[in-house]
Amino acid sequence: MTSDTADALRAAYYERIAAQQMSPLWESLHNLVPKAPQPKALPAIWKYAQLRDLVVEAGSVISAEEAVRRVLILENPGLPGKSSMTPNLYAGLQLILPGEIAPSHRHTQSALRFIVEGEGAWTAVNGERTTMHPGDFIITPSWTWHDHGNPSVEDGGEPVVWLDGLDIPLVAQMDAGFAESYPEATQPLSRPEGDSFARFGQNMLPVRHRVSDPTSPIFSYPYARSREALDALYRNGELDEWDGVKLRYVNPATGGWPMPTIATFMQYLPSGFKGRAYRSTDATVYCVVEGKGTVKIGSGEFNFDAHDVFVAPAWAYVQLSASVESVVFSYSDRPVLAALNLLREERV
Ligand code: GTQ
Repeated sequence: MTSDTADALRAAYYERIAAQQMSPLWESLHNLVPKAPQPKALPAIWKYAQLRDLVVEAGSVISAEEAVRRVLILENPGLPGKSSMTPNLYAGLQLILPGEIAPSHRHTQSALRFIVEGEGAWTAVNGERTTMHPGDFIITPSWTWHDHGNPSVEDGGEPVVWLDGLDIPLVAQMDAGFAESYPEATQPLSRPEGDSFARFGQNMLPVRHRVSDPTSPIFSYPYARSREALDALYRNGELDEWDGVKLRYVNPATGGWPMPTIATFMQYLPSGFKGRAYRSTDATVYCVVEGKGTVKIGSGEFNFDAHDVFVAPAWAYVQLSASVESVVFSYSDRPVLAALNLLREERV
């Protein structure tokens, strides 16, 4: 039998099994079970200076009320049409103008807000409002009512932009998405601002507190506190050759991550820092708070400035350098990888 005949026989056979919704594993084994991760997501950067005006222009295209969430989705160029930044995570820039309200709803997707610019807007979660400041990290956990608002110009409101990070693609993959709207634009407030921070944000817990869910009981992690901690550690001589000074955000009641599907971090890179290469199986989205530098991600290299967003796919080497002192926030799907025993890291 010539190899042409054998190929023809195989092709005919593949057609016959395809008619029964079957296919030959031996043709796809290497793709299905790769030797190492083969992410479709690409390294990429969104330069805030280039997109800021477009984000603000969304304010004249549609109101927050009509849009429900007025957000420009940041889509990874390697995942076209998927509204995804990584296979598990979503990113978007949300704009809220003075006097506007983004109406209350809840969904099984977990969300984080990382405030990029503007002061004074608020998010309400679980009956409590928190005021947003640039660099604050705020959570709206799975199935909690949340609405966002911004005071009128007379009351000091200004346009506010934040980065939304959600586990939308992960939840879609699981077919576990549910959502509903609250009957009013805003949820009723049952606790004054600062209540949960007083209970849970001071290295103390209410004496009879019982952990009943995996989500953090504080939902705002103010930048002032995170920045102060990083600063103090750097002054005390802490500097990791890969990370600079890097802290992770915690659920103060468990020591675990603030939300079960998304890990969050904040790191300080001193002026002149040249980090060593690191990679891991969690895919990470970064948002620059302050500073300027360069980042190598896989075969890509990008200059970053304050407010830029960039993404490192799974298993791509990441190397951060800072030309002036810099602070970088990041989030990843690390808790999911860790829970499934799929987390691997390499520090070169
Ligand atoms: O604020 O609830 O960017 O539900 C995407 C989906 C934000 C939100 C997004 C959402 C939200």
